[in-house]
Amino acid sequence: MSRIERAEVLVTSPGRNYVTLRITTSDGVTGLGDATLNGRELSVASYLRDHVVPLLIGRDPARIEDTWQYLYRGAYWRRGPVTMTAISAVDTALWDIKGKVANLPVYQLLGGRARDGVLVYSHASGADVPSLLDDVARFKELGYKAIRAQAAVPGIEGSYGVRKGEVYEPAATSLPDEQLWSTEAYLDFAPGCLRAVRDRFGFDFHLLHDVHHRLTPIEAARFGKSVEDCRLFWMEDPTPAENQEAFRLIRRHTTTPIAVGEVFSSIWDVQHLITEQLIDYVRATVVHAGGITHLRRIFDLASLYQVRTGSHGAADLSPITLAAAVHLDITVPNFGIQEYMGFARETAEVFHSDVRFSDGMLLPSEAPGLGVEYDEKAAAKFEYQPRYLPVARRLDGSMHDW
Ligand code: EZ4
Ligand code: CO
Repeated sequence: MSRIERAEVLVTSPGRNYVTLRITTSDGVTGLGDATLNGRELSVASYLRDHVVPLLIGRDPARIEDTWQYLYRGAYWRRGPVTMTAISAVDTALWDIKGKVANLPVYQLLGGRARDGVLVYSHASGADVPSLLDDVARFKELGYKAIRAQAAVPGIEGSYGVRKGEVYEPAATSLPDEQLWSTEAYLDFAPGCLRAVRDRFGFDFHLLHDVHHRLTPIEAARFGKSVEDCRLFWMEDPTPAENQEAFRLIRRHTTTPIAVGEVFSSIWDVQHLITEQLIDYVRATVVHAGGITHLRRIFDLASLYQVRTGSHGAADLSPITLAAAVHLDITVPNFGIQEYMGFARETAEVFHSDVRFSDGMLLPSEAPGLGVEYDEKAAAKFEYQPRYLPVARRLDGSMHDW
């Protein structure tokens, strides 16, 4: 019987930091899992190296569910982003191995295509409304059928989601960037900004917007109500979600659809949001919510309540996560949309993936497993760089949610 012989934690920084787990079996089959947790990368690397890798050696790589349960229940300390990202990496790597052993792409193991391709949205942004409109035009020309729109709020230095270089990257400094926040300025500006996008481009594409946890429930209710005529595909993370019940208040006031969950690590973070039908899209991802095994469980629960999927897909989730997400997305009945930001050129030097963009959709690799290869020689060129995500302060200096 095949055994897990080796598990290596690989850290590289091609454009940004990525942590990867590579599992090798006694038959010489390798599997890759993403273990990147933006701004806290080395904690997951240590969790894997110091605590998980010794448990993997000698295990049967085919027993994916058993290994998931072993790592989840066996830690005693359940959930949390570090633990769940580590479990995700193992789970994803084992699905990669299972596909290679079966000689099938992972989506075939998950039941095969439930649709032709995976609808994606990308990020248009601008330092002001005219440059946002130019950026939306660019994404429309590239063939995107869904576009997220963010613009800098006048007077608010470093508003969330405004791209400076080629790829949006918030974790750009060696100490957390201190950004300003004013709810009043945002609520005065954002609805008009989204309306300007609809006025210019009409309604024949999906328009999304990320509030990035900045509003209270009643403020989010007001925002959602004020943009109803823009017919957003969703407003994302309108308020922090530690208190799932908070979303009931937003729901009571607006028909603007709600998406939440990019920071969630398990089904328990989203249980009431789903079963009480307080949201429309769940944004949990392969890398942070327990791998393909656990994310499928979340998606299945969601499907019982007509909640659709809309997985996080920022560039701090590696091409391994994107490949795994596309394999899962194409199979689930309640798929909604997949975020797709693209990657820095250097990232593609390290992670060779043949996930393909065509006509506003992503198509999975047809190669056995996930279809991603890790180029160790290229990876060695890019040394790990300590990076932090920014923090946000209100105008009076107090801390706000970033
Ligand atoms: O801020 O992935 O919808 N996308 C997002 C992202 C997150 C980053 C954090 O690491 O909100 O841009
Ligand atoms: Co977001």
